[in-house]
Amino acid sequence: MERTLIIVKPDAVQRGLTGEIIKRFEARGLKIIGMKLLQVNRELAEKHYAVHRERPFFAGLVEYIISAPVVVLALEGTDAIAAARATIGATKPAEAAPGSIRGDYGLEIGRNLVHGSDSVENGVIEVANFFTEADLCGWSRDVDRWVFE
Ligand code: D4T
Repeated sequence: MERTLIIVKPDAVQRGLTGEIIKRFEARGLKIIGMKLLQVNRELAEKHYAVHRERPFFAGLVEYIISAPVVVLALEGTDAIAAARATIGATKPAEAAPGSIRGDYGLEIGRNLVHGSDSVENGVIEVANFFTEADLCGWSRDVDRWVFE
C-alpha cells in the first residue's frame, strides 16, 4: 500500500470545491487515513516546496499556499501515488485532460487547485510533514475487499 499527501489548495477551498475534490479520491477507492483543515505557516510551506527553492516561482508559490486555509489528506491505496496524480491531472491546468480535477476546474498553473505527492518516498515524507502518527487512523474499511484484490 502506498501513501500520498493531498493538499486541497487555498483556491479550491475558497471556491467551495473541497467536497468535490475529496469525493473523486474517495470514489476512486483511495482510503482516507488522515484529514484536517489548517492554514499552512511559512516554515511548513517552504519545507514542503523546498525542492523548488531556487526556482523563480518559489516566492509566489509559498505566498499562495499560506494565503488561506487548505485541507490536507493522507490517502492510502494500491498505486496511490500514480492514481492520485492521474485524478489530479497535468501541472498546467490548460493541458490537463478533461475529467481530471485540474482539467475540469483550472486554467492557470499558479491556481492549480490540488497537490499530490510525486513519488513513494515523497509520499511518506510529506505525510509525516503534515500529520503525526497519532493523527493517522489505520482503519479497516468494510468495502476494502471489493476495492483491493
Ligand atoms: P504540486 O507539487 O503542487 O502537486 O504540483 P505538481 O507536482 O503537479 O508540479 P510541480 O511539483 O512541478 O510544481 C509545484 C508547484 O509549483 C507551481 N509552479 C510550477 C508554478 O507556479 N510555476 C511553474 O513554472 C511550475 C513548474 C505549481 C505547482
